[in-house]
Amino acid sequence: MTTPHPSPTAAGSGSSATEAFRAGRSATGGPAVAPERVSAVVSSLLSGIHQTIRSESVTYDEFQAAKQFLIEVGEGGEWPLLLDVFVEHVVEDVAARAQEGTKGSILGPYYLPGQVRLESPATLPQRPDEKGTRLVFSGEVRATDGTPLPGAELDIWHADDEGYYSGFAPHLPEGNLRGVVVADERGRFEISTILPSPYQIPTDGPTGALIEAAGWHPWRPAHLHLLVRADGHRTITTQLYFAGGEWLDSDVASATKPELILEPVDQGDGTSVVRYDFTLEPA
Ligand code: MBD
Ligand code: FE
Repeated sequence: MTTPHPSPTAAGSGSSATEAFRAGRSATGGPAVAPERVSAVVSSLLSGIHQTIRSESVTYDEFQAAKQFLIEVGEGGEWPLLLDVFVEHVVEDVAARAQEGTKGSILGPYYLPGQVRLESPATLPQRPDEKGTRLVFSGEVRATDGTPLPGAELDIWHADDEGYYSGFAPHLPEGNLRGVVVADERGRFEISTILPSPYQIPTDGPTGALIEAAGWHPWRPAHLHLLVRADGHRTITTQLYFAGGEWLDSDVASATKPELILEPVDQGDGTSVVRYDFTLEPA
């Protein structure tokens, strides 16, 4: 008998991301920001809003609907989801101006630190009957000068074959399809897992309601999330996508880059194999 499971909802996913975000913040909330900087950024932000109201002739009804929406985003705990989907890619773009090495992409709302550490070659934690095409993902981690980086860490997490993330969907075991894989003495790694499915923004929360109201689609193409770290090097936050996958050209989170698309090769036995190397710049 298959066990029926509650389907993940906005309450279980988008809103749990608020708790995860808070848990990852220091109690002090980070360094103080100079008043001049606060004034410059907030003035610019407000003038963008003011200009939109004028150019779109925004009405009182629309203004009050916007307030209602913002209240619901907070009450539903969806600020991390909404901001990571619609805003983070530009923050990443600005950060990337000063970065070398493997292209980055956004972190998104579903990273959980402190996952199991596994020596390469490693198999990510998964259910005995984990559905999906087997994927063997291997490569090397090197510095920008070509030196291999032994012991580099690949902190990897991704959705399952139904597009759900452990920790954000009540039916999934904790730590499923998440792990910190340690590269060998030559900086090489091999990770066995499954191919993730595309991810859908929960349609029953305020972010989903906005997407629906605007007539957009709520999908991200299938992707692997990675933080790649090595001593003395800048940590890379990135995502890898799959050639030919649905939504690659219309990611709701605008986070794809041509350099980040994998081309796995089907081995004919239900397993796909792919290589990808990471390059880290000195810190
Ligand atoms: C995701 O899985 C994701 O990667 C991002 C960036 C936003 C929402 C869900
Ligand atoms: Fe994701």
